[in-house]
Amino acid sequence: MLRMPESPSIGVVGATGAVGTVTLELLARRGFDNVHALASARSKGKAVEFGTRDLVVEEASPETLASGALDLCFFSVGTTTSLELVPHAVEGGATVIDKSDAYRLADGIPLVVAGVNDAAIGADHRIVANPNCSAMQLTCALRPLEDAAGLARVRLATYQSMSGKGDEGIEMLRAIAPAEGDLAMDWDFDGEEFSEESKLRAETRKILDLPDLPLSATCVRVPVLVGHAQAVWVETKTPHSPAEARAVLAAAPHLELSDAVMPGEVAGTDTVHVGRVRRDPTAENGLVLWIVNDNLRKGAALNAVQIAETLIARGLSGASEPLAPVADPLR
Ligand code: 2RA
Repeated sequence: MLRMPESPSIGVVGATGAVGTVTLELLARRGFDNVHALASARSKGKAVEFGTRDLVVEEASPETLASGALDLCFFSVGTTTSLELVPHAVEGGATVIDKSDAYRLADGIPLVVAGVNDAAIGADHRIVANPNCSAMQLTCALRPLEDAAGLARVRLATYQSMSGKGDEGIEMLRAIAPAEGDLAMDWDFDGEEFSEESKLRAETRKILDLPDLPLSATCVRVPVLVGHAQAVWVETKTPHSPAEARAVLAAAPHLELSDAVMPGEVAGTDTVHVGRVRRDPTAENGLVLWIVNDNLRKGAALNAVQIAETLIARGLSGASEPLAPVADPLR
């Protein structure tokens, strides 16, 4: 096993995108210094902000990534690009934290929400997958409820901001007049569910290590720039009052109890906000929650940085053997 240096050389691939920009901002603010901005050939030579200085964007070519210059590498790019480039970074000796869905459900690759299942990261893991933003905020709230009373069933409706679609979504929203905004379901459709809905179920099950958890979601895109909201109906295995739920939620990592918070109020904050905790009168042991989170922070960049901090604190930099590329990752 390689040791992770205390001041690792860090690559941010996708540095010019919405999540990459926030990753750079968080790394600078948390005192990381040895950071390289990487992106496609199109962005090579551009300047990106890094604290009080600029970084010049380098091309994220297979050669650069495999050169051995990086200890830790954040990937915030599409699935196809991650599948192509992540193995090169691993070959070069980096431990990768990948935001795409390329590796999330692959066997042997931990899917980690910091504060929820950090223990899933093992000494030999060279890739750690960063979950879907919706699964991230949901599992932050479900973990303490599962621990306290057991989860019998979860149903939810999501209200997901345009920045969840990346730069494309941000540009689309900025191009329309407020009165033209509409709801959308803009994910791949399999004839029954949208991909976001099935991902939410599969990723939540993996993160919580509850492979049979009944979970049904309806996901909706809303004309909001940043911040995903969720209305969640939870049934617990044993009785759990709203007051008891509030107490365990208030004590959970990265969670904050705050009533009726809207996405505009949480944009730019680091915690997952849970409010409107109340009894569901239609179900035995039923609770209703309202969960809101900045999808670019704890829903993406911040969680990746928290995973990196765990790796650094544990001195982990993966195994000495290079990882074989994942041939057929589950999505
Ligand atoms: C979305 N969770 O909002 C997805 C991807 N970030 O579309």
